[in-house]
Amino acid sequence: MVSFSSLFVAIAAVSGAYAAPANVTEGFELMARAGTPSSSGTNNGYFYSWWTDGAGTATYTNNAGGQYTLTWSGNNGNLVGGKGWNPGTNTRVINYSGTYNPNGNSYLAVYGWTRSPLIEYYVVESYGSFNPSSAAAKKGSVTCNGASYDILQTTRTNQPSIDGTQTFQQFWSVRNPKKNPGGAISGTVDTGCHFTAWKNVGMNLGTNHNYQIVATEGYFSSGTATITVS
Ligand SMILES: *[C@@H]1O[C@H](CO)[C@@H](O)[C@H](O)[C@H]1NC(C)=O
Ligand SMILES: CC(=O)N[C@H]1CO[C@H](CO)[C@@H](O)[C@@H]1O
Repeated sequence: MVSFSSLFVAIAAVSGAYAAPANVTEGFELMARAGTPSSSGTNNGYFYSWWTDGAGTATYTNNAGGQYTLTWSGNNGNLVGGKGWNPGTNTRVINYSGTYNPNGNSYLAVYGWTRSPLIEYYVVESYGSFNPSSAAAKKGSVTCNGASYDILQTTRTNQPSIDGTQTFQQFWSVRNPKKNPGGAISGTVDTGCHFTAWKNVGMNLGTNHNYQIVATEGYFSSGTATITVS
């Protein structure tokens, strides 16, 4: 899950050094892996997924309805959690609102998987100190819900997935500019807008959706987030 190259990204970001694209890419992708979650299931009518590598100090709490709270500290390790649906769909319009206070490397994104083919995807709404679009090949841009997003794609080779270690594509939309972290945050993600835009640049999701959540991730950082998904 976590690799030396991931650590290198974190250090490079702090020092201002420029890292080779391939390894920067690998760093953020690993940060956003799926792997085996520490727990997942259904809570108050929503699917949830929570995973931590155990290196940091982190608490994920399922609250009422579509709400969850994540707190993490110690500037160590990798963790990701969120609520949403399983399976996802091609057309869901997802609302989220709450507070997002990362300190360091983190992101807030609609996050999911498809099979046939296996694809890991993100619609990044906000992030902390590291911009994932610096780490992937830009394919285009799209305006969805009144905001501009960069469309990016990366290849993952022999990496963790919902089907174990696999080689697969990652699709990204990264809001540009990002929503400001550091307090109240809310928005709407029309997934169909992104998925259609991806298709128009040759990025075809799989036919079978797996989970589709609004995830908060921390990587060698600290922070708090309370997000309600609907
Ligand atoms: C999402 O928010 C919009 C208003 O911004 C509202 O019209 C819509 O009903 C909301 N959808 C859900 C599922 O909460
Ligand atoms: C330039 C550089 O450091 N490239 C390295 C990137 O990471 C791979 C392993 O994932 C190395 O093999 C490269 O040497």
